Amino acid sequence: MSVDKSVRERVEALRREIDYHNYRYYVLDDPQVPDAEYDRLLRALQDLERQYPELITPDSPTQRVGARPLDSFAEVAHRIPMLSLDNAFSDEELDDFDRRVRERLKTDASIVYAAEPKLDGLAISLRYEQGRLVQGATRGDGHHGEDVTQNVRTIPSIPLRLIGEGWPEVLEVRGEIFMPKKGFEALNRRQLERGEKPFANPRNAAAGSLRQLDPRVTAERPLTLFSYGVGEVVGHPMSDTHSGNMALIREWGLPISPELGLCEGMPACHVYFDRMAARRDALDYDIDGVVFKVDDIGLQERLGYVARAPRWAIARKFPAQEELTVVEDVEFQVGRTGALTPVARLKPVFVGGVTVSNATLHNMDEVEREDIRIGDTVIVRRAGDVIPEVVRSLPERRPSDARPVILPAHCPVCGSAVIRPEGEAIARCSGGLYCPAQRKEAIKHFASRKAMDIEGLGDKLVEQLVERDLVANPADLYALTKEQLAGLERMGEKSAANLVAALEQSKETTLGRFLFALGILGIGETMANTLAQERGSLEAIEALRLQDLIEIKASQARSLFKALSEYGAGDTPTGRVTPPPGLKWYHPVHLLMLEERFPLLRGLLAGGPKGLVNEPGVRIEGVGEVLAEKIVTFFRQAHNREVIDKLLSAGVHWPDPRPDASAPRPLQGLTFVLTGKLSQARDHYKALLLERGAKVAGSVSKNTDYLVAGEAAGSKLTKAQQLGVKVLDEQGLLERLK
Ligand code: D41
Repeated sequence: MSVDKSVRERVEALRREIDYHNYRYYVLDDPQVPDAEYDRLLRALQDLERQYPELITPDSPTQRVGARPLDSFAEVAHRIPMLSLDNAFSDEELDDFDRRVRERLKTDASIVYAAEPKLDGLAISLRYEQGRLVQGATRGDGHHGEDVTQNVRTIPSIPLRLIGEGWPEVLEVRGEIFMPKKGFEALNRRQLERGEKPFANPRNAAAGSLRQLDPRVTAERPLTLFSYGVGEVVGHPMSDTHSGNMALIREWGLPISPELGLCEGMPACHVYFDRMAARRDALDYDIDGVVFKVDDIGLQERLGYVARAPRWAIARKFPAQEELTVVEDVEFQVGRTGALTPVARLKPVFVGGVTVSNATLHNMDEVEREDIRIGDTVIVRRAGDVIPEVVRSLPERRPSDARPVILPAHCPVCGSAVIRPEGEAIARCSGGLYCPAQRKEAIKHFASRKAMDIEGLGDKLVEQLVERDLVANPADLYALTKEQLAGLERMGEKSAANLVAALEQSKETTLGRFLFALGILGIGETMANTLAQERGSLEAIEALRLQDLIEIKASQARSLFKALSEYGAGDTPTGRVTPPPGLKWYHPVHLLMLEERFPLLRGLLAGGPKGLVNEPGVRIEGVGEVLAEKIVTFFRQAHNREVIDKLLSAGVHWPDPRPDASAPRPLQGLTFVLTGKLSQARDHYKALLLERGAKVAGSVSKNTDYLVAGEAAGSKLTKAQQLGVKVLDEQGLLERLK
């Protein structure tokens, strides 16, 4: 019983087409058809295969997850050993490598090296016979690995059949299997949702995923491959260069690193390495260095091998980003908002290129979740220029006298009570500006560049001023005299005079800066400017009430009224509107607002549901319940008003931020977003746009009118293109500013 020839042909044509689209997508990174079309083809093939099961072949694109779970992996002997790589940890060691290469080759000429990032994944061997994937094996010890064929077949970027022509009868491709950072994050989110333990890093996640006995599990993991070399080749000559081999492999349908490049001589290698180090964080996969390989295969053969590594290749490693060390103690630091951050005092360790002796533990939730104790051996991580952090502890190395980390009941700086609302990760000192730590941070913030911009008032100086009780709040800064300042450490007459002048100069400011400088929790630079623009004066902002900022709609009012009237049936004066049980969905700030308007429950109930509805007074975009409460509460507190009054008496002033009605506002009503590198600071353009009546937002949405994209614009540009937002370059922006 044979299937009609036309059906056979149709099945084969569909498979070829699907394989080709995979190649466009995974290898060329240039898909030719939308996902929907690809899915349609795959479904058409599945339908035919269901109708004619005898046509199913193991290399059909529908057969990636076919096999049943294994009991264990079989051993695979590598016919050609999978070598390891020597490392160079400095520029000098890389130069030494090149010198050895040229000495062996007896040449003074520069060597051409193929360079590519060193992926932090797992080495794999993929064996193709007659163009069909027949085996996938881990590197193991280089001579013997594990047969993970079932699992590599599920990785979408690994072709089950080679495409194109001219491939050898036997082709063993070697490469690195890895998990992109985005996929890793999504996987960990899924793990947490399912109540399973998240993976420590993408490498562990990739290793764990590849070593699954059930290929259906591997199939769900976002693994991918870059090929980096060839092993056994039978029946067809390859190129005489490594880069040529990589080009062939790519034509046959296997992905290679898009970063692969050629560097002639050491200076070019150093440039490549530095460039890659700078781009490291921007790549969507973890790399731990750059691999350099002599490109000429003839030279490779003359150089040969030592022990288990080729003499013609080297991995120039980045400084390690993770190291092991011991937590000697945990202390708590108090920030501007009183937040207590647990900080681990570590046995000093060299990581990410510097010696680290302190690392953040973020917050108590993190400490508890990771069960980190004093005395534990922990992994510290320092990536790029971010603050070093403790990633996790190694409980198996925990000494018997390890002590748990305990949140202090009192602020270690001022002794005020520490408050950690139930269910919250962050504990705070309740001392406010009474707490010297909060005072210092508040004053540093006040003086900072985007706030009052007091030049010369650095962190160290603020600390001295607070410690010597010369300054208790920002307003005290303006009472400082040259004589007082000159008496401080590292302050001469000259710098004291300069600072007094800078303080004087800072008094001329803008309302937006002033509001930002006050350090109201949740009011960033953008919100401060919005408030200034929308309200126009400090008085108008101080006068804001909760009901001006928060809207209660008629539908909400009805259900709120119903709940309150059932709850408050006794009609007794409550003095407070307390939330009835079952009103959890209602934001507590709404109740605060009602309490303000109706001190007695009776009054509230007398008004009926209509009485609860409040007109949207001066609603400000971006001010939700939480922020509204913070703004209103801030200005209601006597000590804050006192500081503001003192600042104003000291002469702090600003022009009316409301645009002069007569000034032209040609960009009124338009919203801009700025991204990428422009020839001037983004703040410069922002000011020009605001002056002309435009709004400047931080992220692209459907409300954005223009995205101004400078050099190296990233995700915002992609988003704008997706949403069809108009994109301007710097020139286009300048034209619109004219
Ligand atoms: O990206 C990598 N991790 C990588 C590993 C790479 N780009 N190239 C490599 N080249 C080799 C030789 C030169 C031996 C063919 C390697 C590795 N080896 C390797 N990976 C694990 C052990 C050795």
